Amino acid sequence: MQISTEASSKTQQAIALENKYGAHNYHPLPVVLDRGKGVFVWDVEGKRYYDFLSAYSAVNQGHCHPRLVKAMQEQAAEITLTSRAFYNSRLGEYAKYVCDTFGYQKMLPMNTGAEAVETALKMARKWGYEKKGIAKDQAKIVVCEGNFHGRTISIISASTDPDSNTGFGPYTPGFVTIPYNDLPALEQALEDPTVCAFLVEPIQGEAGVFVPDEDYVGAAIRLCRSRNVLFMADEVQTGIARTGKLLACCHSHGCSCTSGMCRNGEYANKPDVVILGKAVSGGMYPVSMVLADDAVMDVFTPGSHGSTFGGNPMAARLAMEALEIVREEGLAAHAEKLGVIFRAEMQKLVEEFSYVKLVRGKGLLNAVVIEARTASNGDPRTAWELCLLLRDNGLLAKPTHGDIIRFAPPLVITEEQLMECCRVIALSVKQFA
Ligand code: IF1
Repeated sequence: MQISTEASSKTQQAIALENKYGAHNYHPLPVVLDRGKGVFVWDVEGKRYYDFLSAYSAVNQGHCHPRLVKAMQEQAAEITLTSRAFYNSRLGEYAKYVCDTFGYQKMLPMNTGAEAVETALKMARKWGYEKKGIAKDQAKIVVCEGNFHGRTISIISASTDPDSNTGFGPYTPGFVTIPYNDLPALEQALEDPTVCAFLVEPIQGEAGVFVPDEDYVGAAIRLCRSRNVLFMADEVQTGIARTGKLLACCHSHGCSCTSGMCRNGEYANKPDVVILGKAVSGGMYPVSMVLADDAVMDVFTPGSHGSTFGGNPMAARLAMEALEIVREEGLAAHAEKLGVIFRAEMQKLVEEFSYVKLVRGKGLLNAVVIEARTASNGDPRTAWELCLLLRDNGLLAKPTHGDIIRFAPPLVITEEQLMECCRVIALSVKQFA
């Protein structure tokens, strides 16, 4: 009893400090994390949880992977930051590694996902003017309803989510919005010759894990190609084995990258531009990038774009190690296999409980939709309350849009652990009645 009082005051204190001195731009689940290892995290009271958020899919390799801890420690003692005013001994090797891995001629290193998306937007516009011949300042970029690409002014200008963009105008012009998973709408939007690019998530994450029709990505790539429009895949959340392939776009052309080597580059219908972030570094450090072939990437000339930290030796060292882990541990194939098992287990809950509406997803990026309602005693019953129950039962997940819970464990989770987690979810769903 005494231990729990003392411990809970630790929790309260940490929460109170964040609340008082930190901006209120998040509404975290009340749990204070202190330590992580593989699929587990521990709170300040020593309680252990399965992590089913994986820092929004950034720790696909598991928390504090020993190889990444070692690489980080070693590199920290050598050199961490040079800026791009000079060459560094890690970036070239890293750039070659990612180009070989994903099948592109060039990469441009940045730090966060939003920065990489911004990079792609700038690249697409410049390509539109210099290579496609669009008149000055007329370039348009087509985006989808329900998209999530980050938090900068330009990116939220392309968002249809009022939570993301309300109060932040004036917005950046030059975006055209069409429904997701709608090829006729895309075809129509591409009739405008001032369109330079189509930016899309191969699976919409923030929107609640919306998996488009099987032929959507492939057909959209072919449509874009036929109209001389760049197809830009935002794989910040879906990339790096999360959905059962190294890239989610690989599902559209049967790439064999479940076996560890991505052959995306060999396919005629690969995306023109791929944007990666999050798990590129296994959660050690913000590392993002844009991949494209020379004809597109060449629009960047010295002085036209950059970042103090982008391409730093620490990032390069970590990202290479993190991507090697994904390959050597076969995480893509593993995510594919475990995803099928997870959805089958969740489907049982859909059949048993009327308030569990559906499960959807690919690989280990999945969502369960809950019917929000009021309990017989008048208490609210939303995805938030279910997440509190899950927390109490030792599993952390985060609700979105009131009625959706995303389940995205680190890809290193074993089948046995996953089955234990399915039992925890089933128990919590029962208690939720
Ligand atoms: C937040 C979700 C995940 C992304 C895609 C770019 C970025 C993201 C497809 C920007 C970021 C995050 C950010 C996080 C919530 C979140 C998220 F809930 F929105 F869907 F991952 F689950 N493209 N996604 O999903 O990357 O600049 O953050 O590095 O709190 O904003 P970033």
